[in-house]
Amino acid sequence: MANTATNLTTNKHLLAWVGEMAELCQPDAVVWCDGSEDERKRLTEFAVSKGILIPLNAEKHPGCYLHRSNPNDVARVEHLTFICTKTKEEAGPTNNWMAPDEAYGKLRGLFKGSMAGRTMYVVPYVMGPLGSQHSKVGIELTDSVYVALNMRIMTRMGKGALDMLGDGNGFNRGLHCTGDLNPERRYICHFPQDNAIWSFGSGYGGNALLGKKCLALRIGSYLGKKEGWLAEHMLILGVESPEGQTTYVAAAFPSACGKTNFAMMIPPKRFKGWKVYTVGDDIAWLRVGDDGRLWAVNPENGYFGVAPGTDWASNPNAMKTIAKDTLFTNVAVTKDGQVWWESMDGNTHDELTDWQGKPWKKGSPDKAAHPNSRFTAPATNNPILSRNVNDPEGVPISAIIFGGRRSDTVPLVMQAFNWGHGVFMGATIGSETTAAATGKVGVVRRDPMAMLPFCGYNMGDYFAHWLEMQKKVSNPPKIFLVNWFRKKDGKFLWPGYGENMRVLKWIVDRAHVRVGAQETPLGWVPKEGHIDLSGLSISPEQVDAATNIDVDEWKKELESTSEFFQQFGDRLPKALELQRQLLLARLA
Ligand code: OXD
Ligand code: MN
Repeated sequence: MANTATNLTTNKHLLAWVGEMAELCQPDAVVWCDGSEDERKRLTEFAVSKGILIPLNAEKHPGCYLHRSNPNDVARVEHLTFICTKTKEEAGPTNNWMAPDEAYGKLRGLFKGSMAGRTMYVVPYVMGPLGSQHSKVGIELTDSVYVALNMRIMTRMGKGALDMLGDGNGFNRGLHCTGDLNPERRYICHFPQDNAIWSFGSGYGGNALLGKKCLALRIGSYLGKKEGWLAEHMLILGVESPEGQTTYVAAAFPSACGKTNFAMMIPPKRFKGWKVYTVGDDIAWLRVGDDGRLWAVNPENGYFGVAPGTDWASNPNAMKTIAKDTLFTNVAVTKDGQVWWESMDGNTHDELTDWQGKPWKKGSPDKAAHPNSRFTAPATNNPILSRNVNDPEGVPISAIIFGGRRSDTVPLVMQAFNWGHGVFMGATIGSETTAAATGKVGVVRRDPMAMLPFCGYNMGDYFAHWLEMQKKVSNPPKIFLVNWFRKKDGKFLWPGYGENMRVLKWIVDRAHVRVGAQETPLGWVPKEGHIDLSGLSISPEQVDAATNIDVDEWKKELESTSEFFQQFGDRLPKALELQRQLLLARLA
């Protein structure tokens, strides 16, 4: 068996577990990652020598590399993702469930000898600021150098994590092997009751970087329920007014609905003196502070963003963030080794190398970059990174925003009447599916709190937990629903991107109770003139259409909500069905 010795830790629980897993997987070597710069260079050189990473144009993209994944392994696989609680009921109707014994048995068979001829990397990492009592330590064992290098960007990885763990046993045990990438042998299994994750057969970020969706959301949400906090699929940003007051906002949108763009927004010229700072672009851990407010920490340390749709027009701050020390996955490259994707620069290239490494010619019906191609970039590259990202207590949240990608029904912005109504709004959001997960793109599915694929336990209990939190949060954030994606005649009604600042300002003003609103059966909406539209080249009719509430559309929406609720049976909190009926009564 491979030697698992290290001088990085004497933690006997950890050493025993690594030994046991090495015995199972039979790697040729076990390498403990310390997170140092030397190690990064060494692993990168190794990955380049094996063709796992391809150096990019060193002048245009210093420190950047390209990875091409197996074409069958380009997104999260929700149908192969399992919550392995003791009972099916605990996982609930929206998760795939497998009994823990069955899952361990099946995966043990796959992991057995799976790392022969390969190296097992021991990747210690922290989700959340180093030293914070709210952070969690995880150890990922992986045979993928690409995963180890990505984890180094996405988390606080290395010796700091082992120091934080000390002699403790409370770490997340993550085991990952790329295997032969056969989709028939691909399983992403979570064992919330053991604080463990076993992932086999995929190298894709959401399936293989175990700190992100697996620990920070699925296991995190389970721990949150147990320990009285919330792990959410939310960006966190700070909005600074010209007077210097910063208001923090958390926002949940489903995958690939522009969370990174929103979190890195540049306010339009009209908003002179207003600034936006990024705390996080994907995940928020929310706890109640001693002051009764909700405080948010971003457990991540980098951005795993969707490349297409990120460009100088939509998100200049992201373009600056990915200018160096970034790993790109499945993007296209130009002749001189620069990255490229659709939306980037009006398609000025006659020839490219596509995401699969094949020659690509202008006019080809195939996309040059994969629609879910990604960048992995360090948060410290972000020019508008909040100075509070490493604050162990996080930042106080004044507003929570829920949103989805909806071409109809949902107006530009609404505010919930109270916490319970806000939880109803969040629990019933729907969104058109995107390329971030395998499956059909563009169909509306209910995606409560944008957590449908990420909730590690019964979603009925999750709704109850959200409602319960009200008792603890004496000074709760205000809750809002937004939709940037409404369409008429196939065209978006609202310009989106930086112009979303106009809506965000109303939200911030409402959070501080310094602007009025109009009551509708569905919630509070801005009164005419309250959203600053000056300098915006859209017609008043377009604004009307974007903000319109159509009673018939909403009656249909509430019917579909009812169908969605029914699957939870007794586990659906009565308060939520009551909210639905109240809404129906108000619409009548
Ligand atoms: C992501 C996702 O990668 O939500 O953040 O799929
Ligand atoms: Mn996400």
